[in-house]
Amino acid sequence: MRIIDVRAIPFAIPYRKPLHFASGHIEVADNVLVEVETEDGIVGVAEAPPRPYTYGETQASIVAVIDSLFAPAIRGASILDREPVRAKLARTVGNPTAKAAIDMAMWDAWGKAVGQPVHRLLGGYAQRLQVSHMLGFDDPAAMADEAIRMRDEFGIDSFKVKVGRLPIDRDIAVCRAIRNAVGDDAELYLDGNRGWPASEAARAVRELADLGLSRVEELCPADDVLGRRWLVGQCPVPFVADESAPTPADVTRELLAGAANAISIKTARTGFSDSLRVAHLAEGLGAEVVIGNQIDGQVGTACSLAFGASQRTTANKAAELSNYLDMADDLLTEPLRITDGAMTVLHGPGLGIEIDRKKLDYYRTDR
Ligand code: MUC
Ligand code: MG
Repeated sequence: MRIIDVRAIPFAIPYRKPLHFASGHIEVADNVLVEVETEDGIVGVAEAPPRPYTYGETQASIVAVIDSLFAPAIRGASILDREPVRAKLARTVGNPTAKAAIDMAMWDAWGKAVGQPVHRLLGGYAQRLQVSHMLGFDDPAAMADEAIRMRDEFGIDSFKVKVGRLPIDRDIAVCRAIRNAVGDDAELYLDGNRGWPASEAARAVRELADLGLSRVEELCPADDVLGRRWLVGQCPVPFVADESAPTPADVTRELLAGAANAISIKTARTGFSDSLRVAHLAEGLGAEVVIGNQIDGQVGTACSLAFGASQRTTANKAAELSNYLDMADDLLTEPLRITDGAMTVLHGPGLGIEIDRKKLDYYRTDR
């Protein structure tokens, strides 16, 4: 099970429907496919999505840090050496999605080596996860139409609404239009990606009090330390930390400081090893968790699915798994499927996915 090679392969697949949100936008999935190959010919895979506005990484920086620092540091290790590998990678600060992809590719390789699905190695709690869909910026009618389309086509009944534009009126109108369209039973929650000042966020939460929101996320910057605490203190629903809590230590700090009382877990930034830490930390502190979406392709979504289904605390809420549907194509031989608003875990060994080599050859940008 010794690692003989670690490859970082950049690729680019356009989005059919770009996603716009307060901190940025995505037109092309310019991700990096990470492959960890063992001496027995097993190849574990995962993908790293560059999010410069969230973590400071770019596609080129992910490839560079893996090629120049991470691959040389871990060649020769066993795929069972996940903790020593994590400690070695931690000597380089930052680079969360590059580290996470290596960690998850090692778990995939381990699952393939022992013929077990990763979701079982992680805990194996559930067989199916309800799916929540993230609705990017548009006008109220278009966002409401999109929610209805997702419900009609896939049975999805949980929606995360991107907000954070100023003045707040447009986003208020969007939320009302979506609630009217999907009815009272659908789950609706907000994600501001730090776009509003705390005072405007508080006003929006008050104006939307009758809408039955299940939670709100990153409505204002966590760096506005007192404003954020003031806002969280008056929120009638859980306030989720996402990009303000990308590591277990950040999660601890944000929860103990009252800057959030729920946590978004994204395998794209914490892999499986640190997602376990975050989930257990939050459970111990009594904070809710939700499986978030790093605007993942299908490889990344398979990782979120495997992890989300593995723990009781992540499996009991709709997980954000559907935004790969907006991509024009993807890398898997068998596309993921959403039926009746949910996704079933993949039963094959490892992540249970296979990379379509022809597609990878077509979309890779390093040749
Ligand atoms: C989300 O939940 O915030 C947008 C920016 C990012 O870092 O993740 C996405 C989705
Ligand atoms: Mg978010």
